[in-house]
Amino acid sequence: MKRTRQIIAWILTVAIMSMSLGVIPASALEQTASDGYPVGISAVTTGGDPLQDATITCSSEDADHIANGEQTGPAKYLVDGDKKTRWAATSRGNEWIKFDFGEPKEIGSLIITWETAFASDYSIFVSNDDQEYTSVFHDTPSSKPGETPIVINQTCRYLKLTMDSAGTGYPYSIYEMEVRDAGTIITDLKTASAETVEGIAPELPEKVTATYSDGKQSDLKVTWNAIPAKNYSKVGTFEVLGAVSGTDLPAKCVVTVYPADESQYLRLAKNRLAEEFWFHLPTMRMSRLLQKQLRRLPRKRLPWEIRLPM
Ligand SMILES: [Ca+2]
Repeated sequence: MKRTRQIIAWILTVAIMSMSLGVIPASALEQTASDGYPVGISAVTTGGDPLQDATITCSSEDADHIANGEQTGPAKYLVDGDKKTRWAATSRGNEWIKFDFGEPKEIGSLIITWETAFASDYSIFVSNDDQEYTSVFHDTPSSKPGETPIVINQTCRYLKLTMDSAGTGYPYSIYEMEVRDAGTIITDLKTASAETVEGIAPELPEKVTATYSDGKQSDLKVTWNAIPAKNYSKVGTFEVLGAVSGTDLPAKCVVTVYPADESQYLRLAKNRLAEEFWFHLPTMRMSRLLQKQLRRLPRKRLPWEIRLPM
């Protein structure tokens, strides 16, 4: 009996040592495909992205093969810097990928490049002891998520992606996972605004306010798309999109077009069609006739902070 315990202890020790070295025999890889237990892979050490220096374990991985001309299967393809190679799970059920950085690392944002076989329910967890995990992200996308950075901003030794529901009829597959430093990712561009009158091309702001993943903000130069003349040929609002260097997020500017014909201001005022109108009143050049007509409107309809020019 005692000898049996010693043998079991010896087997466990060898198993734990193998796992800590990230060395798993090929036979273990084959077993994990059906039972869902982890396989271990030592990622290639390249420096830079902590994911590339991490030891990766995952609940399953398909055999190394070529599918649609792409090298597919093992988890090492998650971090090889090549968006034509991909990891593929063996099921559409509960699957996970875990990164062990060896020591706590600062993780700013995570970018996941999904293959068509995305997860329609997935989460990201972090941990420092591989026991207690904290959820930092959860999403249930109805279509394949874009490569928008997921803000993590945590110092952690372990990072885990769990997939709980498949978005397609195929097992999950991911081309690449990357980490970006906190503060280098633009997470939001504030919508700008501009005004013009009918028939006059609006002057759009040269910069928009960007928010970074660490919460800091900065005004960045924007290149706006050309505006078709028909957009500002009549009263109303329209949106112009633009590009800001360093992000795929579109910049937006909402343009309000006011009537060139002054008499229409009165119509707008009476009908309260444009709330924005009131805030522009003091700066507008108005004829005396229009001023007179506006004064005749019932007092309660004029926001009382508005003072008509004398
Ligand atoms: Ca890859």
